[in-house]
Amino acid sequence: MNTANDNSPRDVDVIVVGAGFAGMYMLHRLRGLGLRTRVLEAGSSVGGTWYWNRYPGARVDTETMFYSYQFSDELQQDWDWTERYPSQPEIHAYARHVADRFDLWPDIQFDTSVMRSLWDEESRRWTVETAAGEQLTAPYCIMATGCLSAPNTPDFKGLDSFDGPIFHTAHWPEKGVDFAGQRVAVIGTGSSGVQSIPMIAQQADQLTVFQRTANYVIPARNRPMAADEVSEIKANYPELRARAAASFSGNYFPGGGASAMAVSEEERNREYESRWQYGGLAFMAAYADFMTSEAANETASEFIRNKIRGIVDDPETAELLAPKQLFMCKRLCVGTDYYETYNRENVSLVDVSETPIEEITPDGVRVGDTVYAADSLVLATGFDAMTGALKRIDIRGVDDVALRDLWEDGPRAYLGLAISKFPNMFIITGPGSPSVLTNMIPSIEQHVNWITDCLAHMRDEGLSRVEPEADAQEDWVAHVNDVADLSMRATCSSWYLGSNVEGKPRVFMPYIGGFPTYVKKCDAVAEAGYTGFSFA
Ligand code: NA7
Repeated sequence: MNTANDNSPRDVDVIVVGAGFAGMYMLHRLRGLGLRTRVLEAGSSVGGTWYWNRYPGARVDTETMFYSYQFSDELQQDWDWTERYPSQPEIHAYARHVADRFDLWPDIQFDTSVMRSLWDEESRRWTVETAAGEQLTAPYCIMATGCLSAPNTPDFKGLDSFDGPIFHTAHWPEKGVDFAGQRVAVIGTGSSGVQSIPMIAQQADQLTVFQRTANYVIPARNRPMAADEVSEIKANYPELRARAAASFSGNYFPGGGASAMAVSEEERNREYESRWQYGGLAFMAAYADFMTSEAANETASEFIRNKIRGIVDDPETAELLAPKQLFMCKRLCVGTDYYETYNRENVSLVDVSETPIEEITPDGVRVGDTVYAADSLVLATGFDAMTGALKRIDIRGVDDVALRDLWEDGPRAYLGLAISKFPNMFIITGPGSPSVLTNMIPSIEQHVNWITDCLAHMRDEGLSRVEPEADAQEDWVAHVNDVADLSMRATCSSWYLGSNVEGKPRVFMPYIGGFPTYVKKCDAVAEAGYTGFSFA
């Protein structure tokens, strides 16, 4: 029962942490079960990732007719996306529209950071404490905290001494930033750097980019959606969504071949060229053996390197921009005029792969003996991915065990959905689920649907406590690791492995067995009465 006094714990049926696309849909489904739910959100609006990542050029890099909710046909029929890859403001407008349409606002508490979440075995309740000292309790706690939501700020020596403003792409000022007339330094060339660099270059007087690892960047080929294309997709949504769900990454890509090595060089290059022209992440689906055959991988890598050499005028810069690591080992980037931007006179590239950034000085960035002068500093340095948001909250389960301690050597979760010793807690798209290797919104929906069914099962059976069995969890974690070992994806440094964050254990975190296999496993677990979970 809710108490009237704001200082005392407020009791609800479910606390959801996060009002991004996961938290919003979770709230909607919990309402459907008749459960009183409170969603706690650190930001001032809905959207999660799409609320915070407001940097210039921020846009989705998955075709958005498919990077969108499908749980409501009315919603997907009514909403009109204007571009193939809409910008952050449009995606945020979509999130707000969903909150309006399903009347989500009253149950979401904004500007509320969760600091602690503590399980009490006797009352079988979670107590969640916010930064403002407010306490809420509920039998269930669902972490919808996102995979890429805890910004990573490297511990650069002298960072605090910088005289000008410092911006992180994942925490961009709401009112925007005007770089006109400035010397700007951007550190980082992952997706956020790739999208923001061309935009900042158009504004700034001088832009210096610090690159530790060159990435493969496929042109987005963004364009307005044509009316007939939209109606064609809308008319066939169920079939197209089903086709996406049946694909390895849950994405709607044109079909590809089994092996790059099974075809002639000529045919292969024709395929690569057509996907380069088509644009975006579909390049990954050209052949199925990029992550199992080095020879296959090299053909795609060299095709893209040659494209870079063809676009970038200065051969030295082109070689620095040409990636050395395996194609697709790090998250593939999608950009607009990314390589072309290095032909501008006001843009220069500094390679920090061998000589790292030594320090940030009051007036710039020092690499070796050179200080590169800057008036503003942009950190496009990514996230403490997949575990960061959860470990930043002090989550304590049975016998006061801390999640941070339990995950010291890497995350352990059953199906990436729940954690042994943390009863009645679920995580949406947690480590050990396909999550970031798939189209995120369908993956979110699959998890939310599964959790809703599990809660309905408990209600129907009169159960009040659920926890994964330790053995089932260990078996799943071992399987996740075994499958990762079969792929070359786990062989190079990337945020999938935690290698972008100093001191983070090197464990391949997402499940790489494919979306359909994973969904089948989750369904089988549920159908067999939730094998691997114990109930009371
Ligand atoms: P990413 O992809 O993790 O990119 C971060 C970039 O910052 C990357 O180029 C890093 O180089 C670089 N970085 C990180 N720390 C340092 C230090 N200490 N010195 C120099 N450079 C550094 O994050 P994004 O925000 O771009 O994208 C995240 C995801 O969002 C993306 O994959 C999409 O799924 C959407 P590194 O590669 O580690 O050598």
